[in-house]
Amino acid sequence: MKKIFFTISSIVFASSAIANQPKEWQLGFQNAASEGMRDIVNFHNNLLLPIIIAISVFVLFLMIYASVRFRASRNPNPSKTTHNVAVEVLWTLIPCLILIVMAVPSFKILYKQDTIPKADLTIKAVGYQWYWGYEYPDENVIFDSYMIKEEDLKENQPRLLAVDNEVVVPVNKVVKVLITANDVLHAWALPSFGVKRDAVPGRINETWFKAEKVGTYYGQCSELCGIQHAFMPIAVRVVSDEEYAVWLSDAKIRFAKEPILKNENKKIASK
Ligand SMILES: [Cu+2]
Repeated sequence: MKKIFFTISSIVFASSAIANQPKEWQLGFQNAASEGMRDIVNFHNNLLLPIIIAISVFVLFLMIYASVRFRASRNPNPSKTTHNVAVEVLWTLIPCLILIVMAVPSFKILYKQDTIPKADLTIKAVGYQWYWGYEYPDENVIFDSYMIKEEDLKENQPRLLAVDNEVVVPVNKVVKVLITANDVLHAWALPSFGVKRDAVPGRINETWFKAEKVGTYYGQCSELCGIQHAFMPIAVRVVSDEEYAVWLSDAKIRFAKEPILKNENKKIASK
């Protein structure tokens, strides 16, 4: 009973509470924090769900009707009818039309997600077995992001989702994400932003998001990548421009990438 209550309340209150991580007994999506995710949620709630429910109810009605109306006791001599052209044309055409009705808005959303607007900021996410590495290529910043173990969790840090170094991005800015992997396939996914892209070794995939609300958003690696697949979460902290500037100036010192020149000198020296 308690479970049912939680399920119902999570549906009813899902839109009012600010959720950026999975909730117990959650049904449906996490709340949208970007236009891309809002499109997806609207598409699902306002078009797909009504169609799915209507089809399910209709098929259920047909099954019950056929079982009752044509039961053996009432029809000792079954009908020998095998074909009905009109019905066959209808049950082919109507599903085609339904698919077209779903496909058109779906492609619109896909193309919109695929077109990356001029980016204010670029980050690179690299999947490793089993953690994420991040780079801010324009800022000479590089760091790794490990999950915090359960025994080390501080208050308000969600289990299996909190990381030691979060990705920090400014609010309302277009963030381009370059995604790749070092060893095996991973996938960088952040439900609140409607973002999910495969991280493929030797190849760079691109995606983007524009976070509209300040907060911390959690995602997880979404491609089975090995024994610790479940323990390489993704955490993005969306902050104001000022906070971002402060974080960045600190990160440039803490997470400074080794200067390229120095590296080259080493190489030359070793030759
Ligand atoms: Cu992975």
